[in-house]
Order: sequence, then structure tokens, then C-alpha cells
Amino acid sequence: KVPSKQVSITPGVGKLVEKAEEDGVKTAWHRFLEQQPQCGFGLLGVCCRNCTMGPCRIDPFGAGPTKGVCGADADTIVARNIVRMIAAGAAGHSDHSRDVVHVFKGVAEGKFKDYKLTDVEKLKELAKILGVKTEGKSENEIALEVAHILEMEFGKQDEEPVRLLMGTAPSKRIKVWKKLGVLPRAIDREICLSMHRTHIGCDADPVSLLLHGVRTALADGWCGSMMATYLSDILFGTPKPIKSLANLGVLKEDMVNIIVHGHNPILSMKIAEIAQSEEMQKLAQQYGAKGINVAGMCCTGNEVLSRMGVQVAGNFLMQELAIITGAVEAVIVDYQCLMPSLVDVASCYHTKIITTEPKARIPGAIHIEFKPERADEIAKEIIKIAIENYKNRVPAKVYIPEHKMELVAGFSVEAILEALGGTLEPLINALKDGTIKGIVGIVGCNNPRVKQNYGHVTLAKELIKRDILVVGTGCWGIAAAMHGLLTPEAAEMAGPGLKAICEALGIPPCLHMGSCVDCSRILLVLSALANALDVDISDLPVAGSAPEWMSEKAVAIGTYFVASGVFTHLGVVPPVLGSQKVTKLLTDDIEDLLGGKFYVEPDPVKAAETIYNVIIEKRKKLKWPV
Ligand code: NFS
Repeated sequence: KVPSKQVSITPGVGKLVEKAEEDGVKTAWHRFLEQQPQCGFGLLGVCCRNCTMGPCRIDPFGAGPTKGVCGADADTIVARNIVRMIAAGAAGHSDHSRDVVHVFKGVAEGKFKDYKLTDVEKLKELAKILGVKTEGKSENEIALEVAHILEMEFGKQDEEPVRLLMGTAPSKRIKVWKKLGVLPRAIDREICLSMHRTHIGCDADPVSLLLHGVRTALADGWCGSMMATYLSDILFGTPKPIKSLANLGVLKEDMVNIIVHGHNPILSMKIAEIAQSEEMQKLAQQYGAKGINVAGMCCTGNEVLSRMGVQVAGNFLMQELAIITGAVEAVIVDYQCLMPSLVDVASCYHTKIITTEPKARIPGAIHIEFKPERADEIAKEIIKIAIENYKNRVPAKVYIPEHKMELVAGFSVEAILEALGGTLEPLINALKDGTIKGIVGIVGCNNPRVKQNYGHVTLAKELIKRDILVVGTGCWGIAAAMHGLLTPEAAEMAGPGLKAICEALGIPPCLHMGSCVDCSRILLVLSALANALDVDISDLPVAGSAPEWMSEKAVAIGTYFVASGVFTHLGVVPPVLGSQKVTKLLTDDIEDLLGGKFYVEPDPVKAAETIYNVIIEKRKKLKWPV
């Protein structure tokens, strides 16, 4: 049994964990308990499985072996392991991006009729960034040229840095990267090189390894993830402030409930759109339901929330709970952050798990491969499975917590600018005169090591109280939503300066900027601020945080934030403590090279205090009032 009252601060979660136990179902919290005590070598990062002379592990107390069979010491092993995490995270974001490029190109070629170029202004902006001339060309011609350049960003073989980074990062920052030799040349190349360097018998120098980790992370943030954001906006529209609701209470007792879960908007946008069609709604009524209710989960939830206002059922640790309500007809997934246990949990209820991507299959799930050339047709086919499953719902097993919270999402860079009246001036002035002390980006996951959403919500509240504007993405965005931080009324919780600004502009003190690939939007804000003030990002009174992170993607994001000059807080200790050298490099020395560094603090209240102090120091250096 897990102590249900201690697993989460989010209303409804504890109740569903108890229901799971009554129904004989295990959740991530139960499996986390079963894993205790976890492997100390793994936690410290000193276990190496990169060849079959091993696995080798280094004795952290120095009494046992200090080197692996090949001679690698703790510094080498820890650095190699963390670089592999960065590479996997960058691969996740960027391969998602590759799929969006594929659809974008197919649309430009007229092959994928079910999609269109929705935001042409943004297409032109991207063309300009990439140096594509637009005059006298049709939208499709521009899109094709853009698609060609973006494809090359993955696999080009020359030594030139990726163009998207060169076109969006501030020039002062680019100089820093150039001097260090970490300007990424191509996304796939840097990821591949991360794997090569960490192979047995290659790079053994922790400094050189970590610098390549930085290069790989930059290829993700300023290119791979950035591309996913730009193209998703062009295909589906750039988010604007939009109202919706969050938490499991968005599920409906008398409707066919469909959860879209994963990351890529290409399918989930279609499901959300087609579920609204008369044909599908009528079919649902024929099966005895009032209609179809689509709700999002994790980042694909953020994608459909930001652009269509689709309600969100919850963040990462709530995916199993949605099924445990007994009221979900289908969970439709693409890839990333899907627990394979969804199938086990679903087997105790009537829920169908539908996988759609060849690269993310789950044994026991129904697999319907998604193909953009038949998008509408496949979306319908999938929705029909959910509708037909409504009759199998067992009313006695249904429990939907009543909790749901209002929210406003959709704060793209464009939307923030519009709220500010078209220019950054008001924000810059508020920063300069100290009305707002700084800006902090909070991102990342849930992790059963942390009381669910306690880190996310507490840190955000502590920061806004200190007149720090909070922006963020991913599962943080959903946590903030479920706890009422994404409403204009939340300004009540902010300090007097931030409160006044929020009230004047009618915005929340915490701004939801999208999914995790949309951390690129945060980079663009930093870039615009640095350019406008003619300083480097590392001079700005800003910071980043991932209070409850767990995924390799989060490691990539944290690293590109640090590499971009941002002081970055982690609420969960990364597996590096087995090497004093690597730990010191990441939390101290790296600042001299890049202007940013990692700071680890599990207590969000203490973290807020430290972040505030860092921001005040930055303000003093800029000679701004504190
Ligand atoms: Ni980001 Fe988004 Fe959530 Fe973590 Fe997973 S959904 S891509 S990895 S768990 S924030």
C-alpha cells in the first residue's frame, strides 16, 4: 500500500490511488515502492554497461575498485552516462521534429490533403530566419524551400553551424559557443557523435565529453525543438490565449471519453478536430452517449490545449489514474512518456490502449498505424473504436473526481507580445524599474520521488510572491493549471509589482507557453530580451527550473538552458554525484565557460530563495534597482 495522502498535492489523485488498490491495480507509486531500495551505483552514475567486459561499477567510498576493466574511472563513467542521457533526450525532441518536417513538406508538395499551412505569416518569418527569399514565390514554394533546409539541419555534412540556431540566438551568445567550439553542425551528427564518443575506448576526458553534451543539447534546443515549435505553429496555428479546464474532473460520466497522450500534435489535433464532427458526435449518440469528450495528457495535451482549448486530464503521473476512473473508452498515444503499464491497468477496466506509431509500440495494445496521407480516415477509425467501446463501460467501476480548475493557456511569444501591446518595451521597462524582478522558466515532468506537483506549484508560488514572472511548459504547465496558477485571478498571489502588471494586462502571473519542445519559445524570449538590451542572456535577471524532472529529454533541456547562459535549478538530483569532478563542473566551473550552471535543491522553498538571490545579483550587475 502506498500512503495515498502523501503521493500528491493535486485534488483527486490520492482518492484514485486508493481506488487503484481497491481494484487490485498497481500504479507508478506502487512500483516505485517495490523498487526500494534503489541501486546506489545507478543513483550516483558510477555504473558502466557500455561494453561486455562489464558491467563495471566504481566504489564510491574508495574501498573497492576505482576503475572499470578498461581503466575508465568514475569521472569518465559519470560524464559518459550523462552525455548519453542528453543524446537520448535530444533524439526524442528532434525525431519528433523530423516527423513534423515530414508532414510540413508533404503539405507543401500537395501530398497530404488533410493538413494545410495555417499560419503563413509565421512561415514567412521562418523563411527569413533561414535566409529563404519569399518575394514572388507561392506559399508552397516557400514552404518547400524551408522544408529542404530544415531536413538538411538534421544530416548535413559540412562544418557550418545549424542555420536555425544562427538565425535565432543572440550574437553575443553565438560568440561564446564559437569560442568553446560547441556550435552544433547538424542534429543527427551531434547525437551520433555523443554515442561514438561514449563508446568503449573513445573519449575519456570528462571536460571534453561534457562539452560535446553541451553541443548536442544546443542542437536540440535551438534547432530540433525550435523546428517542432515553428512548424507546428505553421501547420496548426500559433497559440493565442485560450480558456480551458484541467484535472481529472474534465472526464464526463455520460460521454465517450478519449484521452490523447504523447507528444506530437500531428495525430492528436486530428482526433480533437474530427471528434467534434457531426458524424462522430451522432455515432456516439447512437451508442447511448451524449457525445464525445476528448481530453489531453502530457505534452500532446499541451499542444491541443494551446491551439484548440482541449481540456487536460492531467500530467505525467496521472496517465494511469485516468484509466482507473473507469470512464475512459480509449487512450490514444503517439510517443514519449507513455507508461507501458497503461496496458496492464487497462486490462482491469474496459479501456482500449491504441498505439499509432511504429517507433512506440506497447505489447497488448491495439496498434493502428498513423499515416499523414490518410489522417482524417485513420482518426475516424480510431475514434470509432472508442465509441463502440462505450457500451463496455461498467458503471459500478466508475469514479470521476469532481475536481477541475479553470485556466488560460496559449502564451506563445506572439501572444505575449500582443498582450504587451505589440512590443517588448513594457516588459523591459517593468524589469528595469524593478516592478518585475525577473523571469523564471519552470519546466519538466513528475517523478514519484517528489510529492506530485508540490515542487512545481510551490516554486511557482514562491517566485510570483517575489515579483518574479513565471513562464513554463510541459507537465509544469498542467500542474500550474490544476492548481489555479494560470488564471488572471492568481495575480492575487503575486507580489505588488507583478500583480499590478497582471491586472493591467489581464494575464496570469504564470504563463503557459506550451509543450516541452516549446521550451524553444522561452529561448526566443531570452534572445529577444538580450538583443533589445544589448547584453548576453547570461546577464539577464532570469533563471530556469525543473523541480520534478525525470526524463532524458529534461536533461537535454536543462543542459541547453545552462549552455544558453541560464542559472538552472533541478529539484531531483541527477546521477552525477559519483564523480566530484563532474559534479563540480556542472554546478560550478561551467559558469566560467557558459555563464550558466546547474543548481540542485529538492526543497522548492529554499530553491526559490536562492533563485531570487541570483536574480538580484544579476540586477545589481546591470545597475538596475533591487
Ligand atoms: Ni517533457 Fe512532455 Fe511531461 Fe516530462 Fe514527459 S510529457 S516532453 S518529459 S513527463 S514534462
